Amino acid sequence: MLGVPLDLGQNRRGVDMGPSAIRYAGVRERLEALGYNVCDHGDLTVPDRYEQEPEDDLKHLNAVVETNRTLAKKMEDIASGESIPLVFGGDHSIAIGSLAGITRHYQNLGVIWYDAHGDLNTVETSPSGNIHGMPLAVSLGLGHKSLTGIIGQKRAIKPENIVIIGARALDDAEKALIQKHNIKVFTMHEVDRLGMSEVINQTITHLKDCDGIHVSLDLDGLDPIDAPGVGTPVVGGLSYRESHLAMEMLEETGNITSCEFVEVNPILDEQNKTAEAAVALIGSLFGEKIR
Ligand code: HAR
Ligand code: MN
Ligand code: MN
Repeated sequence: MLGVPLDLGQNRRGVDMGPSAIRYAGVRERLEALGYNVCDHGDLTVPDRYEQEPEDDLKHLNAVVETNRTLAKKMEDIASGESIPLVFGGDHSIAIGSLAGITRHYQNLGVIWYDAHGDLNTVETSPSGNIHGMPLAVSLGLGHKSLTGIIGQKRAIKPENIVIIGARALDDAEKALIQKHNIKVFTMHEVDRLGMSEVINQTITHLKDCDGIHVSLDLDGLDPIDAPGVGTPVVGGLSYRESHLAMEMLEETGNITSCEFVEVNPILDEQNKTAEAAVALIGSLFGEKIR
């Protein structure tokens, strides 16, 4: 386990407390009860918001780059062993560093992007300048040089090795990029038509040639009813039940090699419901069964 309490990839305070909230919700005990030997690497030290100079196009670029470079190195070390790296965010910009590090061990890593958003913006297309809306584009080698430079090669992920699940807030430029690169996306429309069971079956088939699969789960992929503590909630999302089924089916494949749970903001969530949902989903992704 590794926490990355970065909140500089977006504007709202509180997502820096995501790792504590997830730990507080009992993630370690949950994994130990499943028989795992848990190693907690603690939290990365991240630059403080109050020490940042305001920047124009890309908010807090230098601090986000610095954190992700450190994270990439750390992930490269953690992923080299027999362990399954489990990262807690922090905002979704941390996927840049985690994927940069993990892919140093894989030729053909697959990524399941569980999210209301595509996170496929670049500095030219971003409506907000928030880097948490860009990590998937960066992983494809698209975007500001300081960000793509973290990867250390042309790109971390091939477009055919990406599956997005739960999308319902895509910007026009993201839609164009999805079309251009023929990226597999199960929007809420497809989830409703097919059912989550079929969505995951098709996801597994789509990623069958991958030598590892990383699950990048943004809690705003879930409906705000089940996960209210996120900075950019979008109505009409994936349910707690659908998400459990997804995690259980992915676990059954035995092919998940790393994962991250991001955008948990306990400040926006009186009961810590979102972190508890994250921990319950982590339980399922690591093999917890109802019976
Ligand atoms: N697409 C918008 C942008 O780029 C909103 C991104 C929203 N944030 C996330 N990412 N939580 O999944 O600014
Ligand atoms: Mn996201
Ligand atoms: Mn999102």
